[in-house]
Amino acid sequence: MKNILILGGDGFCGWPTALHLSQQKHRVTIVDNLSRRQIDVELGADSLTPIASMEDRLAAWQDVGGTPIGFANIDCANEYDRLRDLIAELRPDTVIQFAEQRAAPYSMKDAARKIYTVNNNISATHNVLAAITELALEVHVVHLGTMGVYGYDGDGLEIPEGYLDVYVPGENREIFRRSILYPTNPGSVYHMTKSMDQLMFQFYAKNDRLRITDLHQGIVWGTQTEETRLHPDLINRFDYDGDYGTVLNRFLMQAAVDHPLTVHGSGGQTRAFINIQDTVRCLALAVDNPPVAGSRVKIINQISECHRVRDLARIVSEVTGAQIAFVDNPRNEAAENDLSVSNRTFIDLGLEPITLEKGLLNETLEISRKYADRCRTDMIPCVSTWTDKQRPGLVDDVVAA
Ligand code: NAD
Ligand code: USQ
Repeated sequence: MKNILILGGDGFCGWPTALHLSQQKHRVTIVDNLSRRQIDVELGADSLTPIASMEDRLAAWQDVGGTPIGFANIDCANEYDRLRDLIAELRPDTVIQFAEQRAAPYSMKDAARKIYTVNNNISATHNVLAAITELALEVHVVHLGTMGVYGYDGDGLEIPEGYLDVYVPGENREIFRRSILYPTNPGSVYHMTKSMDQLMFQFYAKNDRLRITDLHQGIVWGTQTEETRLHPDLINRFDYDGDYGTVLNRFLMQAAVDHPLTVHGSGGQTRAFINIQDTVRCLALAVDNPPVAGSRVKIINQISECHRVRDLARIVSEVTGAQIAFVDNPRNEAAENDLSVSNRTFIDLGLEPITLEKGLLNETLEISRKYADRCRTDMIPCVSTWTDKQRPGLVDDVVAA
C-alpha cells in the first residue's frame, strides 16, 4: 500500500485516477482548488455529465465501500506554504501532479488567459518540486505531461520516449554522442508550459536526486471507468465546449445532439489517443515502477494509438449517421501530418491498450445521448483563435454522411 497525494484530483483524469488507486488499496488524498469548476462558470459551459460536489463524490465513494479519500482545497500555484505543510504532514510515497490548466484553446484566448496558464502551470509544478526538496523527503513525483511537447512533424521517425540519441561530428573525425531531451516543439501556450515543466524536472532530478516520472499523454477519450460507474455521484466530467472539449469526445457528443462533426481544416491532423480507462491503468503502473534516485527523469509515452481527425469523424459518422462539417481551423497547426509514437514502456509493463472499438464508442455515445439536454449548442464552436488574423470556425462545407 502506498500513500499517494493527487494534485488536481477533481479533474477529468485526476478523479478516476484517485478512485482507481483507492480501489487498489492505496491511501489517497486529493488536493484541488476547484479552478476547473470556476472556469466552467466563467465560460458558461458546464460538464455534459452532472458532476457532484467534491463532498458528495467522496461520500458516494464510501457508500460503495471505498476506503475514505482525503481532500484539501489548496491552490498549488499560489499557496506554497499550505502545500508544503500538507506534504510534510502526510509524508506521501508518491505525488501525482495533474493540477494545471490543460486546454490549448483556453491558453490562446487572450493575454490574460496566456498569463494565467503560464503562471498557474509553471508555479504549481515548481512548488511541488521545491516543497519536496525543502522537506528532504523520498517522494516519487509523477507528472501528467503531453505528447504535444514533441510537436507533430510526422516524417516517419518514431517518436521515442523522451530522449533522443544524437551524434555530433567534431574535429579529427571524432563523433560525440549525447542523449538529449527530444527537442520540444509546442503548438500552444499550454503545450509550451509542459515543455517548460520538462526542464524543471531535468534540473531537480540532477541537482536534488528527485525521482520523477513524466507521462507524455495523448488525447484522452471516453468518460467512465470501472470505479466511476459504481454510483451516479461518482460520474466523471465530460467536456464538450470549444475550449475544453477534446476532439473524439466532441464528435461523439455532436453526433448525439445532431450537430455536424466539426473537423478543423481538412482534418489531416494525426494525433495520439488513449481511453480514460487506460489512463488510470497507466497511472497505477507508473506509481508501481518509480525510477531510482539519481537517475534521469523517466519519460513514458502514454498513448494507445494514432488517428487522423477526418478518419475519426468518418468512423463516428458511420456509427451514428452524423454529418461532417469542414470548418476553418482556428489553430495555427500543420494541415496534414503523420505520427508514429513508441509506447513500448507501458506495453512492456503489461498494458493491453483499449483501441477504438465501436463498443466503447457506443458507451460514450450513450452517455452523450443521456445528457444531451444539458448541452448548450452555442458552446460547441471553437472560437479561440491562435492569431488575431484567424476568424472563428465557420461552416464551409457540409458533407452528407
Ligand atoms: P482538468 O482540467 O479536468 O483537471 C485539472 C484539475 O486541476 C482541475 O480539477 C483543476 O481544478 C485543478 N487545478 C488546476 N490548477 C490548479 C492549482 N493551481 N491548484 C490546485 N488545483 C488545480 O484536466 P484533465 O483533463 O484532468 O488533465 C489533467 C492533466 O493531464 C493536465 O495536466 C493535462 O495537461 C494532462 N493531460 C490531459 C489530457 C486530456 O486529454 N484530458 C491529455 C494529455 C495530458
Ligand atoms: N479538432 C478538430 N475539431 C474539433 C476539435 C479539435 O478538428 O472540434 C482538432 C484540432 O484542431 C487538433 C486536434 O483535433 O488538430 C486535437 O485537438 P484536441 O482539442 O482534441 O486536443 P489538444 O488541443 O491537442 O489537447 C488535448 C488536451 C491536452 C493534452 C493534449 C494531448 O486538452 O490537455 O495535452 O490533448 S496531445 O494532443 O497529444 O498533445
